[in-house]
Amino acid sequence: MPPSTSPVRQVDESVLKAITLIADQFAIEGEFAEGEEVHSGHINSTYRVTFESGDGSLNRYILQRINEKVFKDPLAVMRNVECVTRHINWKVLRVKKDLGGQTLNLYPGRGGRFWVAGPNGGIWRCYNCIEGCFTYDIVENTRQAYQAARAFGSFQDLVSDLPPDELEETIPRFHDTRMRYERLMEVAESDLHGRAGAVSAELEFVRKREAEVDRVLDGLRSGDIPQRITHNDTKINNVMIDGETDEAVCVIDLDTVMPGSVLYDFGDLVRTAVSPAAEDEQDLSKVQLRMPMFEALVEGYLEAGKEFLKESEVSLLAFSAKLITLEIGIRFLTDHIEGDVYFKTQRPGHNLDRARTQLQLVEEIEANMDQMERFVKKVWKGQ
Ligand code: GN1
Ligand code: MG
Repeated sequence: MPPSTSPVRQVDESVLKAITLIADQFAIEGEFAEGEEVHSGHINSTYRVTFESGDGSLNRYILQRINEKVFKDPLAVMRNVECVTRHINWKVLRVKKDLGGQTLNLYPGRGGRFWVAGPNGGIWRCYNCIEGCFTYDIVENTRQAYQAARAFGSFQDLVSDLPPDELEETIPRFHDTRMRYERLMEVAESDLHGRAGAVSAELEFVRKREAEVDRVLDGLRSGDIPQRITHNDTKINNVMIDGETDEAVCVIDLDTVMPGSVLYDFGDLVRTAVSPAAEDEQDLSKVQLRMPMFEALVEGYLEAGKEFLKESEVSLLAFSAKLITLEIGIRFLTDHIEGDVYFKTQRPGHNLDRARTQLQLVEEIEANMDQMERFVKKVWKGQ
């Protein structure tokens, strides 16, 4: 496995038994051979399972349990995912043949639906495994950055003709940065776990930037920024990259596909691709903005988006990186103060570490904002 790809973990006997039972409920050919946990993402539980067919061939699949604490209506998530995968597969096959690569497909459960209920509750679904590809937690080179940005741009392009109200808002006000800001201030005020005092510097940092949180929301409200169907979780590890060619093959994790702004998607991609440091890095001196990565992201994204993006969107691309990094920093800090109830954590203070890297990156972005804006303009004008 290449060094920065998402890790995989062996599972114990009881988990193996449970996922064998789940896997058997899907219309998968052959016999269950093995399973492992894919440790990627802070929300759902993900397993890769291998089935052996009668002729001895091995095929792999992705099994996922939807986190129903986060997604209060998991069946609405499934309706959105079904709608988007069906649309993309249809387009890739019949309309835009050049946007081929592999696509995400849901496997039906034996009852005919695209999900099954787990024996201990929960909604599970099964996807094909995108073979020969990896997800990267840290981008290694500008080709990966360019490719990932082009893939997310193409994804938005592929769904751009689906009316936004075809999809349900599975997490209301997901990228409402004003709401996220107010919520942080509320939890800091009630401070049920006595953690707010120790993060007063971080809270002050956020307060100083309050004026920024409404910028995209105001544009959406006025109609200046169009509402579109967007991915809403465009972390760099949500795109599968070919291990040999570094070509982006398929966008994954469609759970938060909802009406939104393309700015949220581009911003989150910058947040997770420009820094050489992990999202939970404790040494903040490692958090940096690698300008060549940013430039590759802009080039890849505008290449895919040149047909459908509006000037009002392009003019806020650089700013969106700051906005989303601040927003996710706010969310991690909120979860830390609230007692780590939302994001999965692996150590005490994990969410605080994550919040600090985000705020550090906000500073890095601020220091480079003029240069970033100039670069976006240059590429857009040159198209
Ligand atoms: C969560 O689970 P994952 O890693 O795909 C979160 C995103 C955050 C991200 C931060 C539904 O995404 O919004 O940006 O963590 N997803 C949800 O790493 O809240
Ligand atoms: Mg996700």
